[in-house]
Amino acid sequence: MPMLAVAKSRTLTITAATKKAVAVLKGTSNVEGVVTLLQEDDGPTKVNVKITGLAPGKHGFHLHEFGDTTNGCMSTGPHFNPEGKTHGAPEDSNRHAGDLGNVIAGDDGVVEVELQDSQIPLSGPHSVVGRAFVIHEAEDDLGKGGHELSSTTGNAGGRLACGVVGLTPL
Ligand SMILES: [Cu+2]
Ligand SMILES: [Zn+2]
Repeated sequence: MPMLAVAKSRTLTITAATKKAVAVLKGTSNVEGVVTLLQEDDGPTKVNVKITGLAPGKHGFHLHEFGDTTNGCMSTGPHFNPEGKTHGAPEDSNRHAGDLGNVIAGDDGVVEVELQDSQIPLSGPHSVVGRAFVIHEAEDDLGKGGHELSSTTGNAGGRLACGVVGLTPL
């Protein structure tokens, strides 16, 4: 029986054209993390997030446009926004593709969560491969905070750590 199960899962993997990617987040503080992405066919992308060294509470978490960290996390540019929309919450129809909302660090400063999102594919014209995840100092107000930055960044404050998304073997 175990052998049959293995054969089945292999067949599924090949026919579903599953793609996997990873980003290693680093910054100038002791905040660091690993984000793993998995997408089967044209389905939603599963995003496994593990980040340590944060202050407890909510932190804005986005995909930014550029995979450029030559000037630290600042050179990753604005939120990934291929359709020219306004900043919002992950569940909003008017949102940047890169808007993944907030992740929540526990009292130990650790985020460990699995998200799922349909606007961050690993192939095609809106592929996020080569772009960068950024974890922020403050909470993302999801466009509703009434601050002048709410409609562009969610006023999520400084960029604590970032990492470029690259394809990895399954
Ligand atoms: Cu951001
Ligand atoms: Zn945004």
